[in-house]
Amino acid sequence: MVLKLYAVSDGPPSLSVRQLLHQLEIPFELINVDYGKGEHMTADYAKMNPQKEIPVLEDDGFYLGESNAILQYICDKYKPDSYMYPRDPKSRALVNHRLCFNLSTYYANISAYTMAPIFFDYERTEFGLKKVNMALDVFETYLERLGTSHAASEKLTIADLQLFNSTMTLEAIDFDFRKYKKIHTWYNNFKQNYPDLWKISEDAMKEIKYFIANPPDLTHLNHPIHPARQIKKK
Ligand SMILES: N[C@@H](CCC(=O)N[C@@H](CS)C(=O)NCC(=O)O)C(=O)O
Repeated sequence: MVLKLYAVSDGPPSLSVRQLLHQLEIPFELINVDYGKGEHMTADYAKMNPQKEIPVLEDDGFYLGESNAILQYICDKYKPDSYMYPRDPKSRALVNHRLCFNLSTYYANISAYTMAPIFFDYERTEFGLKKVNMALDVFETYLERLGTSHAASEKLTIADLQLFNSTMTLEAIDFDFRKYKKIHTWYNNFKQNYPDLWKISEDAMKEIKYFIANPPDLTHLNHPIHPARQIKKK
């Protein structure tokens, strides 16, 4: 049975999984989950992923959430010798480290500043900005110390995908990160060297920009965590 990916069109973790499947030329069925309609908040969706988060991978009745786990599983099961997820323990540890860093710090700090205020009633604060700069500073240091062209090796790995899509949300809000020279170079090289992958992110970035210009009213979701921003109808 062909792999099924439940993904949201502008969500960084979903984009990374789509990019991996594309890069490894693994056939899959893309099932669009409409965040604005709350399609991920239903009881049926919770059967696939009790966290009610997107993406989810379905592999012949096996359901997996958490994009890092999905990326690792796809490589391990379908392309075990791929450069995208090296097997040598130290090389793999660096990839795993960057994935953990993205999940715990880089994407966490950046998305709270970039994405959350686009969709919900959050302000961009000085404290939030500090956390973004802290994340950028650490990633800059990792790139500098390792000295490789990519985030965890000289080749593209699954870590680049996640870190790239987090960084893309900074570009979406026109956040100037040029002073982080290594990140800036790595980000632009990714665009140039992997135009197919960039196209996937770029389409998402255009959607995010659309929502910046046309803030959505998500009050109907009754989101259990995020405060809705009510848009006055003209
Ligand atoms: N740690 C998860 C995070 C996924 C995530 O945050 N997805 C967002 C969409 S981009 C989501 O589904 N959020 C649920 C919500 O806001 O209700 C992963 O990496 O897969």
